[in-house]
Amino acid sequence: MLGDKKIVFSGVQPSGNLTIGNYLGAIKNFSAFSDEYHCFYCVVDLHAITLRQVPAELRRRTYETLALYIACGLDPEKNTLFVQSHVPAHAELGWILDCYTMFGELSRMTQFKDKSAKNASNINAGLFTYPSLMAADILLYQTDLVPVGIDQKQHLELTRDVATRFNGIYGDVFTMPDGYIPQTGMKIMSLADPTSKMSKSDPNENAIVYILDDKDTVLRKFRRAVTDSETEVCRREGKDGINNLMTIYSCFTGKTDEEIVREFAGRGYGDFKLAVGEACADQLAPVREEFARLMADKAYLEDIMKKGAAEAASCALKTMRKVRKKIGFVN
Ligand code: ATP
Ligand code: LTN
Repeated sequence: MLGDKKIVFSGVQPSGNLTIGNYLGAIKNFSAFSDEYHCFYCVVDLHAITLRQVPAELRRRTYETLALYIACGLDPEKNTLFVQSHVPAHAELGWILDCYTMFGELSRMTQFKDKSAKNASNINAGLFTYPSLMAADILLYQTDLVPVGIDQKQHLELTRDVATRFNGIYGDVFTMPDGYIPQTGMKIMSLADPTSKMSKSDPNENAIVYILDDKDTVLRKFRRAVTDSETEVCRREGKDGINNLMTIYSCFTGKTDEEIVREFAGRGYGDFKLAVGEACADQLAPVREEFARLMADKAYLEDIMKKGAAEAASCALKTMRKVRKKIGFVN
């Protein structure tokens, strides 16, 4: 705990343009914790290099991800916003935890299996040990709560296993973190293939709605969303496309499934898709405007990065002192 507040930590990779999956599954929920918890929200650039990145793009996206955090409502005065590589303790604890994470555990990670299947020419050691670095991110800050989409559940369980193993050997070093996975929006699906996750690394642009897409683009993408050959807007097994659109609409409007079914009774999918597109575009319009304003002020973003890194480093240092001592490193 920092002061008397519990700790929240989460991270987003600057590895592509952020999607409404990232927004609804993670970032939109972050600001709800700002008053009650001390929150650390990190741009995890060390994670991003597990896949090959173009240096200039990685740099630009690091600024953009930070700007999006703020544009999505995270006040830099109330949250610690920072870039992972600015706090070397992440890499240091990541290495240490590699030595307490088993080969078999890492081999079972579905994200590793998926990403190595998609990137057969670059199955590097970092891609494999990625979850130990994620465990380090979380455990460094004695985190209580980690808001993420459901795809990260397995990594969180591994984090808890590694913390339990380490604490079992050395006494209580790390706080045991819990995940916070939203009930609605935990897994937004692709608009082109609603049986797979909407992923910012999907090469099919029509599958993804980006947070920064303009209104016309948002409306066009929803208009083209894959549905089914029926006409009834309702949630049912086998209606993956409509189920996904109902989830998205519910996240943006707060409406329940029953309310949505009533609203679109007797109307076709065309009307429904238009309404989903409008709700999405309207809610994201202020985010887009604030993002543009922030990106025009790099000096401001750099100030935030610097202040955030200093705050994070001072908290991380406390954990690192304890870890080094327990392991037996000479001071
Ligand atoms: P990729 O899809 O390229 O693997 P990613 O978007 O999953 O990348 P991150 O940028 O690190 O990877 O994800 C940031 C947060 O967004 C995580 O908490 C993750 O669970 C969440 N998230 C990502 N995609 C979705 C989605 N489709 N639905 C809900 N949450 C998501
Ligand atoms: N692994 C996550 C990103 C991530 C993260 C974290 C999330 C890295 N470190 C710490 C929460 C807490 C992903 O791929 N979506």
